[in-house]
Amino acid sequence: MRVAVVGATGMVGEVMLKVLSERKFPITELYPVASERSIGKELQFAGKPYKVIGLSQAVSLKPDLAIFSAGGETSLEWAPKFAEVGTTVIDNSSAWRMDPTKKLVVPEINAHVLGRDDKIIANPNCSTIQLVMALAPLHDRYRMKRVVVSTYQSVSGTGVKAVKQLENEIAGVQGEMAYPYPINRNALPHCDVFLENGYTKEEMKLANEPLKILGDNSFSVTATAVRIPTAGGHSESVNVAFENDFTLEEVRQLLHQTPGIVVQDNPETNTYPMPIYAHEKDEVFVGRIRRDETQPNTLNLWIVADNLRKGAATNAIQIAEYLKNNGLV
Ligand code: A2P
Ligand code: 11C
Repeated sequence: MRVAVVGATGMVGEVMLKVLSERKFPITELYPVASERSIGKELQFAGKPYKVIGLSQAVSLKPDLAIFSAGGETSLEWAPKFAEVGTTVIDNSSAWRMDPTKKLVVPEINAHVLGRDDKIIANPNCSTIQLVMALAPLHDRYRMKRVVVSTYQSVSGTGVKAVKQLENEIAGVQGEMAYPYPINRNALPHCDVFLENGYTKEEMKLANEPLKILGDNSFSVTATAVRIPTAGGHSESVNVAFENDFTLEEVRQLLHQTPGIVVQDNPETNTYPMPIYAHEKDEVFVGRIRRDETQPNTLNLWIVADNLRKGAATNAIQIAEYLKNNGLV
């Protein structure tokens, strides 16, 4: 397959290249794409050097696949241009996710919705992916009514500038700020921009995307998204009310049997998911599985995943693999 990676010099783009190589995605030609300022820059892929090209050149090469992680504006403008020349786009930005004509896919959950005509496919938000990965098998069994999620999100979700801000603050060096406040020794209840309803855009992604992925409007999600000074890996505290009752043993068993989920849950040995252990892993880690003793049929969970891998690059590449393996591209 001839594959373009748009945003190849970015935080997620770099991981995409790594994951494509690790999973031995069948690439005959790779086109790393970035902004004008990076054209000509050399990148390594699978031990070989490649030169970064611009978007116009990449469209003219008509790749089979273009995997985008270069921000919403670039996707809005350029994904349709690739689609027009027959390229299938997998887009990691928020640009197309809630567009009713586009599919929003977590392969373990709803890859079956994909067809030959899907030329622009949306990859969900990182904090959504880990949430729905854990909730989907529980929803199937017990039917969710309401989810309350609070996130503890790593600076890597914001991009290179935010990682640098944290590093500078730790080193005591003045530098450019990605956030309106210091992030080291702090917690900012502010991920992405504020909207008119007082929620942030990140919180609304968490409220809306799970319903589309699970293809079900019969439950609701409300969210508070918080940025914390972790270098990689998002964590989530989740309270979920079901229509039907469960046993904790059955919940653990269901999660344990779900591909892509690892249960880490043993208070006796201080075993629970943490971002430092989720780093560079593709699985979603679930622990602190408890009954909410104040409400009927209600569960508390703690969910952690590497936001750059399953939360972004790995999920996008799993979509590419599904398309390839099912003759859809
Ligand atoms: P560049 O490195 O040339 O700026 P991050 O999210 O880590 O900041 O990375 C964003 C990625 O998107 C980078 O690869 C960046 O390229 C790329 N990018 C940003 N703006 C554009 C644009 N207008 N056209 C193409 N690529 C872009
Ligand atoms: C964060 N979830 O950690 C974001 C990063 O909509 O794809 C990815 C933004 C998006 O801030």
